[in-house]
Amino acid sequence: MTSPLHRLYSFRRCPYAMRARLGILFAELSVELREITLKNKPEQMLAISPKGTVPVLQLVDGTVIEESVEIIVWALKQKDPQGLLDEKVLSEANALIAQNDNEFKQWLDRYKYADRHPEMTQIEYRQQGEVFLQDLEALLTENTYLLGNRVTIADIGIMPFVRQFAHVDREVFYSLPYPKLQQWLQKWLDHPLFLQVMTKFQPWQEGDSRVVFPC
Ligand SMILES: N[C@@H](CCC(=O)N[C@@H](CS)C(=O)NCC(=O)O)C(=O)O
Repeated sequence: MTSPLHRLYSFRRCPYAMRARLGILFAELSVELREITLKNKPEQMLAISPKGTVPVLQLVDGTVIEESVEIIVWALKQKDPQGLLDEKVLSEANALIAQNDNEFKQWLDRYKYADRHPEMTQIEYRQQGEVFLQDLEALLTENTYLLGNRVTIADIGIMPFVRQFAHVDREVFYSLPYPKLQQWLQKWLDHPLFLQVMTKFQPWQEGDSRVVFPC
């Protein structure tokens, strides 16, 4: 008999879901993964989390965690062999993630979909986003990772968003004066756990056999 697993509703390309999956991998956990499509969310997911965003983690005891940062923290509280939840930098990490989520993400969306936001040009949106990138570059000039010489939740919480920014126009991103950030991103893109995070799964359907992540 298969033992029950915590269940993660996820969407491969969503940066919030990416960071939750990274948290699960850094915590060396296994979950049942249900890949969704945003246009056709499973009713089982909406029943436990009506706000309809991914990621959503449903624990075996029925508890539902529906914010990506909370999923990361929950996972790393189970097991944190690499010390990502380092107490010394936790409040700084949370502040940086909040800056990412509350400020940078908005400029990123406008930069990515500039045609939907004609109030400013795409270049102006990019420059607004670069204010955060400059902060990250300054941090990475001091250390290998954002908050020191070890990975913390700030790195895994922010990396998927910087990746998305870079992918709007890779040529432009790599021509910007942020060499440390570019190296940091490249290191993440090549990281074995990130490669695992980007494994492709077919969207889940009722009756499918269980998909375990990581496989
Ligand atoms: N604050 C949430 C945000 C999650 C979020 O916005 N996810 C997007 C996908 S990247 C989503 O599910 N959007 C719902 C939709 O587009 O219908 C978290 O951190 O988990």
